[in-house]
Amino acid sequence: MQQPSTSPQLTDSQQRLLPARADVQSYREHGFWISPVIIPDDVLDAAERGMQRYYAGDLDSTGIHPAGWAPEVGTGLRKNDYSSLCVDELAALVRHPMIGATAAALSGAAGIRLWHDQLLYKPSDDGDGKVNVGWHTDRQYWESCTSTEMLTAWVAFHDVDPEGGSVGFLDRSHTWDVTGLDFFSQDLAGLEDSIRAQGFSFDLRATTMKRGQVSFHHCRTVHGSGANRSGAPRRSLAIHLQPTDNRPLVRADGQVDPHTNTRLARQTDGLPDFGEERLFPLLWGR
Ligand SMILES: O=C(O)CCC(=O)C(=O)O
Repeated sequence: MQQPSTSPQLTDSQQRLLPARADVQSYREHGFWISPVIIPDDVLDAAERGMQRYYAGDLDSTGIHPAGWAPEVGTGLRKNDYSSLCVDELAALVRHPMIGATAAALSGAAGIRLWHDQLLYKPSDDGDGKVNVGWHTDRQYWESCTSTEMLTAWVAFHDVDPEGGSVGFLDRSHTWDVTGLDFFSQDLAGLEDSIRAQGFSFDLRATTMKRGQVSFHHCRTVHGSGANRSGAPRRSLAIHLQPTDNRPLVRADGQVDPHTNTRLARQTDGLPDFGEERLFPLLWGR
């Protein structure tokens, strides 16, 4: 079962792992930040088991149904949203206090709620492709939100590097107004050409992380990933996060841009409630 909403305290040793002032400045300048090891092995071991339970259909009943990849889709990247609302071990990873506390420190938010998660399984390249994540920003999919400080914590369940298809970030791209990007595009080179043609530099910052390190990126930062040639599947959870002051953005036509969250959320005064605890648990602060 889901745990109740809490705002847990950090231990002294966890406090020391929070981003320092220079780290926050670096995040603001570059659009991403890589943490030290903040997630313990036992939480990641459990997440591995949770991932297997998820694919086996062994779900904890929270009333939320799995969305995304299914076996009939075939090989290639598996992306499943809301997995942490279906499997307790994945919920425990999302609720690890260092995720919310670090996100609050980087974004300057008084509190952090889950927006949604994506369970990501990238098979080692078997030659049939469809494992790339095209260059994109998360914000382009979150036009329903008022907050400009949403961010993502990306957690691999093991060591990861560019050979293993790790996420790469385009330096300082969170300040750009770039168009034509697409998560699902397999044509990384074509998107790169398009980014350059729009007058932006393509300064790729590849990532290498030890198990337990987490990358945090701003919602406007352009990111993506290529093939996994490590010989083992890349297994990870992207945890998309919203500051607690995020609200539905009502367009000039009176509508809120469609997103699965706007459909799933309880409606309050005719608008989706992004503070609904069942879907958007409080992970840190107020
Ligand atoms: O897993 C990847 O390669 C990309 C994930 C992603 O798009 C994200 O974390 O926002």
